[in-house]
Amino acid sequence: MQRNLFCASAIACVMLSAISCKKDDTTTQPTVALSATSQTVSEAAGTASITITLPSAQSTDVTIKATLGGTAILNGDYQVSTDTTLTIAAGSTSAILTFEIFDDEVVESDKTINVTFSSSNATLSNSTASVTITDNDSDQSADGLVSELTWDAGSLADMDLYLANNVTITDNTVTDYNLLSGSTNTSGFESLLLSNDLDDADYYVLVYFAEGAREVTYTLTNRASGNTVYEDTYSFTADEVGGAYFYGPFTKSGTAYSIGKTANSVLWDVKLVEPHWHKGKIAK
Ligand SMILES: [Ca+2]
Ligand SMILES: [Ca+2]
Ligand SMILES: [Ca+2]
Repeated sequence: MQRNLFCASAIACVMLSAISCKKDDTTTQPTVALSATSQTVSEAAGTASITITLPSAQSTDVTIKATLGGTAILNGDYQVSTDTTLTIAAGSTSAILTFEIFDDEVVESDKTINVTFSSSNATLSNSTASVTITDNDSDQSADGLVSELTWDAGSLADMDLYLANNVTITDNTVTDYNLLSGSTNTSGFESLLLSNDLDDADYYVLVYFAEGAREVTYTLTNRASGNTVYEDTYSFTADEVGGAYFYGPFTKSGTAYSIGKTANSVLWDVKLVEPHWHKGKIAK
């Protein structure tokens, strides 16, 4: 019946025949395969990579573009060690996309790098791959006030955390302070502990913009005994490299911590002047 319907006329039969017998004369693109479409690595793994391969070498370069997304923060949780535009050179059969995974000390949920591949001169057997980064850090907030600093995706920025005491503020100007400790990794997020063993006193946490060439929006979270004591999200502008914001005072009484300024009030926003760590002026 179907044949009769389609071939209701001689002309239709000729057309159908021509279509079905038409030879595929488009140039056949090589098919690229991915080594791992779904992998899970520890934050301590150091690197993760995805290899793209051709079944046989080609006479011309094959180019594959990798677009990054997902919950993992570029240049916060990881950075890309290779170019995101990959080339399988003529005569070769593979290229590798490699990530450097940052092993920070911040307690966080597992995060995922989602990669979408595209190519104008190859067919992809799979166009997406994911790398799940599992956290390897444990909550230290039973040991004191934990300050954790994370920031937004973008070009590499180096942020550091410092703990200070003996902060003297006169006429809205920080006139003196004493640095106690610092968390100064060159990559990845920062974590600092104000230990329960320290003397009961007033302390300040400093968020320092050590290096970068962009606006950086960061989140500072402070936890003690499993509870959030204070959290703030704020931004450094690109030209504030070398500056720090003071948060506090955090008043320590045994294992209890309270912040002297209530949430949403103006904190001691200090733009430090050269040389670093001497005196600053309240910015607002
Ligand atoms: Ca870690
Ligand atoms: Ca971590
Ligand atoms: Ca740092």
